Amino acid sequence: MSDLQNITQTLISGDGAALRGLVEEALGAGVSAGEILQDGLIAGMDIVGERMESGEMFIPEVLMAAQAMGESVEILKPLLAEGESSTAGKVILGTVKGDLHDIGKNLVVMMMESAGFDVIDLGVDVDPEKFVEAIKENKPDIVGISALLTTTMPMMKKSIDSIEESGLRNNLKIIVGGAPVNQAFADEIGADGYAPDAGAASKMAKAMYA
Ligand code: B1M
Repeated sequence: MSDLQNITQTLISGDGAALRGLVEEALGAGVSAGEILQDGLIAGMDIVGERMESGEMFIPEVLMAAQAMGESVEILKPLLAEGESSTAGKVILGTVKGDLHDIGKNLVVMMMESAGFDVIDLGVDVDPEKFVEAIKENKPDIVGISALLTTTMPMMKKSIDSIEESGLRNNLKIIVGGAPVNQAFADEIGADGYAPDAGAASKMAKAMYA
């Protein structure tokens, strides 16, 4: 089995310590942090998702895999950084109300921070009013909204509507993303951009801020 396949299988098993060891080993063997993330860890999470859907894996096992992934992403974090230190602008990020998925959102935080943005992470289950309050308080250039559930996608629109109704929409760019989201939905709810992954979100933010 290749290093990356081993990482995928160990992530699925939820053994965080073994996974960290394999990630360190792969890095030592010259596998890039980007490959480990995409072809090892995210590939594993996709299989976890399929097994969750088919009832082969249950929530506690999925949580163990998610925890193991988070710990390994911490190892990769400095290596995925683009090395830009100057502040590119301020970003507020959060996963919408009713949604507890944060791995993808955390990757977006990481990529934006490493691109030089000052990122305020509101976490998960973020109420539209909390976005509004955070914008008033921090005056960001960009707001990023994540959702992983089809049932919480409407909350993206509610969040954007609340920002608009509070008179804060001008001079603010809004990027949306998450597995069920696409460009058509982003257009429909009045977002300025849709990014399919964390790298694209960071590039889009840079282009918007430039
Ligand atoms: Co949940 N879950 N989950 N889950 N979970 C999914 C999303 C699901 C597709 C699994 C499945 O059935 N196949 C399914 C959703 C189905 C749907 O709505 N169509 C699902 C379900 C149903 C649920 C529950 C309802 C299950 C239940 O309780 N019966 C429940 C809901 C809880 C809630 O939120 N209220 C639930 C719970 C959980 C756990 C808590 C156990 C755990 C989350 C732990 C955590 O996040 N800390 C969990 C997990 C781990 C998953 C899967 C397996 C993996 C998600 C993940 O982290 N992927 C997921 C299946 C899957 O996605 N394959 C699933 C890896 C991550 C890197 O990808 O988050 O897509 P992702 O992020 C990507 C892009 O989407 C993008 O960038 C990232 C890549 O670079 N992106 C952005 C994300 N946000 C962005 C924002 C941007 C731009 C890009 O700009 C701002």
